[in-house]
Amino acid sequence: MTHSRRSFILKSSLAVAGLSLLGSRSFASDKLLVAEGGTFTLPPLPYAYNALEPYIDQQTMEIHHTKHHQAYVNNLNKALADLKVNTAGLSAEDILGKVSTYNDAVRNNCGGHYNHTLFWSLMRPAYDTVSNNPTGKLLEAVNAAFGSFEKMKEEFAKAAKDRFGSGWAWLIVQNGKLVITSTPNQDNPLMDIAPVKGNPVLALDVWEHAYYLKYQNKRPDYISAWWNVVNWERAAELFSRAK
Ligand code: MN3
Repeated sequence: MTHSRRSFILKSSLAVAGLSLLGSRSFASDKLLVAEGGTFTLPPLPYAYNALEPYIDQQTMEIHHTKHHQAYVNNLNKALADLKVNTAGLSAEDILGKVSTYNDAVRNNCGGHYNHTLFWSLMRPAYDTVSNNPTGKLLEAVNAAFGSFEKMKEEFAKAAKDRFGSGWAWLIVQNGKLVITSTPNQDNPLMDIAPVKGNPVLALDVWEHAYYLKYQNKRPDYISAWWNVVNWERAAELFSRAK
């Protein structure tokens, strides 16, 4: 066995262990995020802060997870407490589906918590020994909707690049079909107020805090680097339950 092969297997097992840890904590049910004991908490990253190097740098990951994401969690708990919402058993999905009945603090911070949790799970360390492409039924659906994987990447990258200011690019399932969209701020396609609704399969954070330390103003470079760390197994899992 070559060194790189062995190292790949080791890294794969670590990634799988990390994902199943996250799975048991947060992804066990169809509800991604439930307020356990009435409080939302920051899930651990399913890999090390430097695991996405060189495509996403360690410092960005550390600040993004421990400062930005943590702030969304804290501010969501505070916003729900201020509104005296009964949070027992409440999930982020419950909130997002009727977010129009809450205030902007809940909208922004519940969106922020949900989007980032999804985003972390949709990435994994880059293995230079393996090409990183969707497979199986997800690939078939990509080909049916966009003509090819390359065309889908182009359209997704355009949505991510053209999102003015801060926001997210999405690949979603809408009425059984794959669709690309983008949202401003921390909005997402699960929100009742979203103009384009559906269940997320891919999510890309295009806020400057997601890439500025390494890529500065070059958002397109960050977007093309991101494909190297997309977790297609996770995307396929989301796709299979999004019918
Ligand atoms: Mn972010």
